[in-house]
Amino acid sequence: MEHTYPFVPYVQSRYPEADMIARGREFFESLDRRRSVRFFSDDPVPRECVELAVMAAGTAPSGAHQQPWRFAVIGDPATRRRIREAAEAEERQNYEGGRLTPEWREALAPLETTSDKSYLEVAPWLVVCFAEKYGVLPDGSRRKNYYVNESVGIACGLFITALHTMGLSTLTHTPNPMAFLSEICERPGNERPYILFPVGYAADHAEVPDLTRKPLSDVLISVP
Ligand code: IYR
Repeated sequence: MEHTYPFVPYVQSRYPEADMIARGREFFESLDRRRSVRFFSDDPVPRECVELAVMAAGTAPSGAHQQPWRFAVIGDPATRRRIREAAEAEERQNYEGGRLTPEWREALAPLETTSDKSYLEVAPWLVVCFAEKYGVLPDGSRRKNYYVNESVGIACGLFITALHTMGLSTLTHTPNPMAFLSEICERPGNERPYILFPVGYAADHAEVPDLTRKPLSDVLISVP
């Protein structure tokens, strides 16, 4: 049989049990310190850190290995301002214009979020993840992509994890509707804005709600 890819041996690291558990615990404890941040420092962050996080994201599994993600990286202050202004215009309609349902407002109230999105201008980098709804072949025809949401969601999770590992903060911002991001980033119609990430150091004065996470007993189901 003809192979598209050669099949090569795969050797996964294997650790003694105690080490496995120690490694898992350490990784969990690090991730458990991650918080979504809305207050950023304007201190510069090397572009290489953003590139490494995008490379980490790109290791995600994807449907039929189609890798249906694109990450637009924006450092230019004028473009960040445009994005802030456009995001706030949408968010004002959400918060002040009644576009959020009362039920949604109630769910959000504990987080005390508002239409002020100044972090979009303060954080030194904005990264917009786009999901490729379908591929476009060189002759212009469409190629179906599979499991786009699952694939891009996993990639974004790895992106967030990589940033946290480097001591950087982010926030999964979805200033719904996000069509303005396609326009500003000049992305084609087969790419849908998925998540807007401000990336930077947390501000010295950053505060986060003192949330708790669901205990394992609420999350893990032991199937007999
Ligand atoms: N996109 C809005 C509203 C918002 C919605 C959810 I769900 C959140 O968890 C947080 C905010 C905003 O960014 O303010």
